[in-house]
Amino acid sequence: MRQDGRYCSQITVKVAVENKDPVVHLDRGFWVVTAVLAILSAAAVIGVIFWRIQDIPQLPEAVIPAAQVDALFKFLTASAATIFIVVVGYLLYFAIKFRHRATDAPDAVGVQIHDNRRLEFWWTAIPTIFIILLGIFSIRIWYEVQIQPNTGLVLEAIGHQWFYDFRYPGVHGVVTDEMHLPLGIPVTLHTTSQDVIHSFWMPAMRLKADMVPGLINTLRFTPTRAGRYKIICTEFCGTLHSTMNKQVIVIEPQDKFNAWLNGWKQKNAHASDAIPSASAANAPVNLSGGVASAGQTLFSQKCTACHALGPFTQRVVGPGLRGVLHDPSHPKLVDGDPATPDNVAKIIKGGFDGDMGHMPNASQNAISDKDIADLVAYLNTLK
Ligand code: HEC
Ligand SMILES: [Cu+2]
Repeated sequence: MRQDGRYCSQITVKVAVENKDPVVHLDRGFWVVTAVLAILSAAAVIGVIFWRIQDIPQLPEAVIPAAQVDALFKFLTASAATIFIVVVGYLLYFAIKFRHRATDAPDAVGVQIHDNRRLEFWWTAIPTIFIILLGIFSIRIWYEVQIQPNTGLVLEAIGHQWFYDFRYPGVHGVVTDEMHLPLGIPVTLHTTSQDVIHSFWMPAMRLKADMVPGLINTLRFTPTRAGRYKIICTEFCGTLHSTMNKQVIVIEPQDKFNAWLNGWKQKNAHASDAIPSASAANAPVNLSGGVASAGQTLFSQKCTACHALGPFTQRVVGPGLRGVLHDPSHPKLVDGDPATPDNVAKIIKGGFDGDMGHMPNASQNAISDKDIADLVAYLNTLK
């Protein structure tokens, strides 16, 4: 501040004025701007109300409560648009209106306003009412999705690096990759993870649940529209996160769904016997009778996410496996054991955590001893 006597005396005058209630002159400009902002806000609100989110590709409202979620989303968007327009509009207007002018003293200070009871009451009351409305609106949907008792079809989705398994009532073991649901039957979907945090998002269902190891998050909904919709993992979960892009298929009629489910019941009839239980987990695998062609199919389903068929150094997540049994420059496996079929089977069965990362064990990969024999027979053909 300048030490010049003239300016000091001016400031003294201003301080004296501050102690009284400042007289606010809202001139015509203010009311014109207010009218323009009101019209813009109304246009934004009407635009949002008539916006058909369900017409966007991949975003039909495929379940109850997708329409309710869209309504909540529109309520939020319309409110946010109004607040944005009003705040930014006045900000710009006042910044221009009360800008520093050439005729103002260099250290001129604007009118200092504080303590306006009326204003403070309203800017507390309006947001409070808004938040309460938002809360009521959200909790109603949240109750439907989270709290209601389980009804209809109860199933489980389990996240893995980098795929999903689904468990259906009456089906041994797991159903892989695609989730099938009957049309019109309420679904209770319990989700969790086997390894890291994934997030299970079904955009057409407007539902999402974090898949957290050791925690079960539940979604409840009723499919109302047959078709194929996306399942997307929305939590970065490692190198192949982007491949966790699968499908949920809503089937009509009920018979067709039952036929699909029976197919898996038969296919997996012996799966629970075949997948090693904890007690048998360390027993060596009998490798006789392994079928290389079966192993090749399994390899492309269960292993290529992490292993290339190139040399050891061609790494995806784990090492390349082309020379795992026949490469003179690769005499030892990652666990230090010599590269023999039995030792390879041991790694596939028990898994291994080493410098490169985590090789899942047989139960995590959902493969049986017979599968391991087939896989080793296949790896043995690679030279
Ligand atoms: C989630 C990723 C992942 C999957 C799926 C996976 N592996 Fe692995 N695998 C690894 C990693 C990582 C290693 C190396 C571990 C280390 O040493 O750090 C490995 C190591 C191995 C090794 C030892 C290689 C050597 O040269 O010593 C074999 C054999 C193997 N895996 C076979 C398989 C087979 C067969 C499958 C399919 C059933 C499979 N893996 C599925 C990640 C995976
Ligand atoms: Cu994931």
